[in-house]
Amino acid sequence: MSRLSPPSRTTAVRPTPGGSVSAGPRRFLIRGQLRRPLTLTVGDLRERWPQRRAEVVFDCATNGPQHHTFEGPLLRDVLDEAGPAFDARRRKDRSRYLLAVTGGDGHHTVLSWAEIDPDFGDAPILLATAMDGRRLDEAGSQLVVPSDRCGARYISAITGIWVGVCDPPELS
Ligand SMILES: Nc1nc2c(c(=O)[nH]1)N[C@H]1C(S)=C(S)[C@@H](COP(=O)(O)O)O[C@H]1N2
Ligand SMILES: [Mo]
Repeated sequence: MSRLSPPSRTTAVRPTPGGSVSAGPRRFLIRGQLRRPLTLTVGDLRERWPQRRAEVVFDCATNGPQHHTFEGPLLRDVLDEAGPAFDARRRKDRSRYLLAVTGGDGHHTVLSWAEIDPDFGDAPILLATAMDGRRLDEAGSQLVVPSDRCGARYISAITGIWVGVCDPPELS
């Protein structure tokens, strides 16, 4: 910048090749059959919910066993704030809900609500804010499924989580 330039009044926003401006921290969406849909950054995940730590090992079909330490809130705590549109007192209602988690490259996977519900699987699944001590603010959050033997559901660079019920399939 030339020394004759006036001092900037706002935080610099770098233009991107597409002509739009840099969007700042990566955001991901929590959408679906919810009372309070959320749009969150990794910073929000770190500041708004208690952080857990998980030391995990998962197997990858192409790279073999992977060891990582993740930190982040419980997926269940974050989704509680989004308020799934079920009757929370009814276990059967809760047992019909699904979660679809999508990564930045389009890889996506499903979980059932029952996996994270304390009355069913009670799995301590996290939305990671850090991996091996490195913050994920730029890369995006990663799903951490400590009870999975294989790594395929450790979705990275999460862009969205959909929560809802699928109609019963037509079988005839
Ligand atoms: N977004 C995204 N997340 C992903 C994948 C992927 O292809 N895309 N692969 C999964 C698989 S198969 C594994 S084993 C783990 C770890 O993969 P990595 O060692 O390549 O990070 O990430 C998982 N998360
Ligand atoms: Mo994998």
